[in-house]
Amino acid sequence: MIEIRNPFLPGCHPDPSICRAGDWYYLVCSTFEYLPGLPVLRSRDLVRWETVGHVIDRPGMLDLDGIGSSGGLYAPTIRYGLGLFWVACTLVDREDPARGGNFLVTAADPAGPWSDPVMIDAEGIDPSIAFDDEGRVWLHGTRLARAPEWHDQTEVWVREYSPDERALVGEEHVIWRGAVRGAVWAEGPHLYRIDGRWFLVAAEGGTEFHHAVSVARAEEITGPYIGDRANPVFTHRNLGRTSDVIGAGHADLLQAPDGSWLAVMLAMRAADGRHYPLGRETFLCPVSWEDGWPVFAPGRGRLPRVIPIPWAAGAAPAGSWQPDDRTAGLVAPSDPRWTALRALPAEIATAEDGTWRMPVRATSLQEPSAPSFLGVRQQHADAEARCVLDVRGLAEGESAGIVLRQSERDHVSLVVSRGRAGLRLASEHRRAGETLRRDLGPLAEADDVELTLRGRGYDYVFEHGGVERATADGRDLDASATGGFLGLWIGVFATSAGAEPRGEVRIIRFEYAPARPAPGDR
Ligand code: 6LW
Repeated sequence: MIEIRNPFLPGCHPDPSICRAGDWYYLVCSTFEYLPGLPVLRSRDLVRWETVGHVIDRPGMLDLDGIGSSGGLYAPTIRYGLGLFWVACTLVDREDPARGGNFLVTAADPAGPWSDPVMIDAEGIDPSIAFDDEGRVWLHGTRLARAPEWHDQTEVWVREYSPDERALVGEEHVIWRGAVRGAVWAEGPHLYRIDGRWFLVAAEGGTEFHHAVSVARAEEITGPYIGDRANPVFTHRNLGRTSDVIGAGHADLLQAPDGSWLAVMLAMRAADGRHYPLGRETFLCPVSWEDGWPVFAPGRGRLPRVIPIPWAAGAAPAGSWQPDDRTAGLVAPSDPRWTALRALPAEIATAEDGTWRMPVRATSLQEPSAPSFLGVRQQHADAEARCVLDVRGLAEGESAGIVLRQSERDHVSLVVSRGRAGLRLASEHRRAGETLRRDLGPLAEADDVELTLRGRGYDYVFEHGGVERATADGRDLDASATGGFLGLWIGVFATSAGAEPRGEVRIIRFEYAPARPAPGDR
């Protein structure tokens, strides 16, 4: 029996959305300031996935330059309808409504190309899409409530979208403000037409420890919606801080080929019940129906570690893999896991003979712009990354290294710099915008330098030459400590720190692997 182990999409893959088209499921998630944005993964059995492309994968589709960490691309929704794939999403912290806010893109093939974004005249975040039986398209999302008596609450709106006019049309309807008065943030709304009724599934409680799922239903898409008396119908908050999985919420329903129901949702693996360096990851949750209402994780009340997928037997799709299959070993430049910051990898570096040639840029990891940086998500609590850098091309005053990144204000790196007297090694701990740099002495002149980062739970060790050179604590770098929405990235960077850049660094080799796939860790 094929089974899935949660999280089935480990590492920073928050706000998952899934849809089915034919024999395939397609999934997208938030990517914030990283590009390419909104990875599109597909699977036939929910167990083995492959990345088929990214929604935001062309220069100029969206402008992320200057957008601070944990801004950018929030909470996409993917749907299939009217013969097309649709993704709705929000570019946050780009105030110009012509270039930021909620947008729609479509594609005939989810591998792309996706259309240029159509900006949607709607405030707020977490846009979603529904198609009614008459083939009409309905957009919905969440925003700060407008009515004064609902001050600082949020409200879910729904309005028809005209594909011909590429705009919202008709009356807007506010359909939900949360299951419980004072419930923080009704977010991530998704509307479904199920058995002749409309169902709303929404996140509540904020995307942290108190995260929860609420449900409501109506006869018409525009309401009125009646909440499930059991709301919030699913949460891990009642498990308390002894649970090593917290923050479950932001669900999207799906139906399996055998008619059974499931949901994808985010949650965080927190060994101490609080800190989650890997970020918000994508989990699968069984769903049943009772008295016309969905029941999440029936009989358990918490996300299971393993879920049997009986209908998948024999559906071994050609060419797909478990995420793990690809996280052990070399990450070649062609690997779709590579991301850059606010620019596409191909705008930052050139793939050449299996290596990356990365010109030095004046900007550093400390500014909200597009530094010379390429990285991948940390996907395992126990992980090892190793890079071999050709530093011969570094000019005087330039540096390159390996970094464990939460944001431009919070990251730790092991750095090789070229000074007048040659190469020197240093560590840099950046915490809440303050940097502590430690000089670790001269390095013998060499063509290549090997830098290693080993993570074991919350403990990280940076090594050079097999010697520990610096350490970091994941409890200082995770979003619960720093704020924001991201899990940790491991990457390579190069900078002239503001001086006119002249050199380059070549990433001869970058490896990432789970240190040891502990039971339940992926
Ligand atoms: C996402 C929203 C949220 O858009 O976090 O806290 C945002 N809730 O649903 C980013 O993940």
